Amino acid sequence: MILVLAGGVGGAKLAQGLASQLPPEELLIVVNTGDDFIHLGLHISPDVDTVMYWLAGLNDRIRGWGLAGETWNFMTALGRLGDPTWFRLGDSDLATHVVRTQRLACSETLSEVTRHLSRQLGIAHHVAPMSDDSVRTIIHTTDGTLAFQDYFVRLRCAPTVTAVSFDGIEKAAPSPAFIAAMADPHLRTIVICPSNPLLSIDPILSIPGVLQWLRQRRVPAVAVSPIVGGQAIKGPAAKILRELGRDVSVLGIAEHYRGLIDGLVIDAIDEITAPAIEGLGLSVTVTNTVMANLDDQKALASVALALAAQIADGAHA
Ligand code: FO1
Repeated sequence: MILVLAGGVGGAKLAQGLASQLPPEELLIVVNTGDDFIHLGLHISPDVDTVMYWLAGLNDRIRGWGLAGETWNFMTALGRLGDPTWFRLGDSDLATHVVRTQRLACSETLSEVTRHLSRQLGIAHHVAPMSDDSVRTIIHTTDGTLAFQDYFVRLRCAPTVTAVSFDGIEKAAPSPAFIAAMADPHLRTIVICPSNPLLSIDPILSIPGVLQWLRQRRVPAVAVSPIVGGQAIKGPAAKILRELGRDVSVLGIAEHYRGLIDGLVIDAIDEITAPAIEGLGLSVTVTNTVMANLDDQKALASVALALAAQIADGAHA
């Protein structure tokens, strides 16, 4: 049993790579829901949908989010009515949000709805939200406090970030599948995807009990660095880390996850930093971490699993 912690596009790509090599009963993908929000009366779960669409092979590879071959008639009509169009909901994507919103209104949990949507999309593997409780990522900036999608999409990550917080986190419980995985005696490995550590992974780690469990775990945990050559592969991770005074490097990522992981996969371009990361007590694998196609995704998944297996072997030796 492999537990994967994932955010948006980086998480979806590695999750798809892992899913292509592991049988459904051996993989649980727990996804960030701090980006969720209610928009136009609909419950949008962007990271859950991104992971589902990639696993279903329905994703738009260029945008990263949303469905391939999407049309935008709803957006055009919405604009004509004078309603806000800064957050783009494609015509086909809209169906996902309508079904989710309807089912939540009928008292289904987000886990149940995600399971239903996954099955309908033909996904064999288990995708679960990090929590069924409402957690909302809040971005504190020099321009004021912003809801996540306001900062991320409407303002295109332009404001300078001073802090990130997660509204509702103190009262949030891990989702039932997440709780079961943490207690599963067959749990073999934890993989942290190359998702934004501050915006996508930290919300998952901040759910009460999760950090403590990770610190006390008896199985290897490995992460794949989302920072390559001092830059984020996608999104504002590098910008935010810099604004918060953090080290924008693979060493900075190693320090961020210190005590929570045993190994880090870094890109060949960062090879020179490997000894410094090992100096923090972590095992390191150097490889190509930029996932341009499914072959890259599968290869990176294999490398992450091999690093975890190597750490487990070392622990037993
Ligand atoms: N990201 C954008 O940059 N612009 C959008 O208009 C947008 C719409 C959107 C609709 C549905 C959905 O599931 C995701 C969407 N995203 C959009 C991505 C979203 O903002 C994600 O939270 C981020 O990609 C962070 O993971």
